[in-house]
Amino acid sequence: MMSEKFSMRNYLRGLKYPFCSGCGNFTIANAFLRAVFELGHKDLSKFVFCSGIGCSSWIPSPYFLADSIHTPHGRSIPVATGVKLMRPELNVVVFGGDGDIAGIGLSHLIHAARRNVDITVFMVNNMVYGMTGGQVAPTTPLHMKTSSTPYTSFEYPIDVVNLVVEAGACYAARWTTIHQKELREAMKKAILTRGFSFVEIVSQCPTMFGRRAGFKNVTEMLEWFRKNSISVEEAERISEEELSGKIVVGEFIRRTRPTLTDMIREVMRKAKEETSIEG
Ligand SMILES: Cc1ncc(C[n+]2csc(CCOP(=O)(O)OP(=O)(O)O)c2C)c(N)n1
Ligand code: SF4
Ligand SMILES: [Mg+2]
Repeated sequence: MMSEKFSMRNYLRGLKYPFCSGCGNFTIANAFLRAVFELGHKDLSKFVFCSGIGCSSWIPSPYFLADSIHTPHGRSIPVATGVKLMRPELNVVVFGGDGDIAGIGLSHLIHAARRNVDITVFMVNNMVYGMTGGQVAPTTPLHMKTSSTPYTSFEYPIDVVNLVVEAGACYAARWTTIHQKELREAMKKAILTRGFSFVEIVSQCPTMFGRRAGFKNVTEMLEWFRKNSISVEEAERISEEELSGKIVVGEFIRRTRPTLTDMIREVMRKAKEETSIEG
């Protein structure tokens, strides 16, 4: 469809990303910008980005050549909700870490899905609080060594994709950084979804997680993702026991329902009708 070739430079300010070598955030930024390009956007003028605090929250700003807002830790979704209500014509996209979105900001995620706010949330699940030194997160798999669980973690991790499905999301998917094509396609679908959309990206943090968890290098981490990923369809056929430690990837939901903006407009229309009859 498009004759021009994709170049990340067209979408970036030209600043140097602060990520460690081998960090999954590079792959994710690339996948997103490619997705945007393949959707036909020559620039990011139809987008606004909101992010909180954490390594992954640096994916959009100030690096993307776009309007963006950094919020306090965990508060990107309420800010994105405000932006969407005021500028419904824009694609409002949140990038955040598992700590930011599923830890401190979890209640905002659930309520945005419940309200069906027409925003897209990309959650980078590197299984720890990367930026602050690799502490255990709500997404850390059981029995993993992290900086705050040196004798291995003892809490069950949260399945964020299933949570947003239950809460009412219109689109939800999970992929890892090795599934580059699938991830890009999911990102496109999420952006195009009318309603709340969510993609979890299981990603590698070699510096703060990989080393401590016992991986020698990035390749070993990616191999771990590859070996343990199973499709949603396959997951339905196996027992809960067999599912333990697996990364279930694919599309979990795709549905249509009125968005928060639709609902507000409808209530306002009815209220106007009623008040004009009375008046
Ligand atoms: C209110 C508040 N609490 C705690 C912190 C410290 N803090 C900064 S980033 C972060 C967690 C980052 O983890 P995550 O969101 O998973 O992002 P990552 O760095 O792993 O990409 C924490 C706890 C903070 N900045 N503000
Ligand atoms: S600490 Fe981890 S998540 Fe943060 S930039 Fe380095 S590799 Fe990436
Ligand atoms: Mg994290």
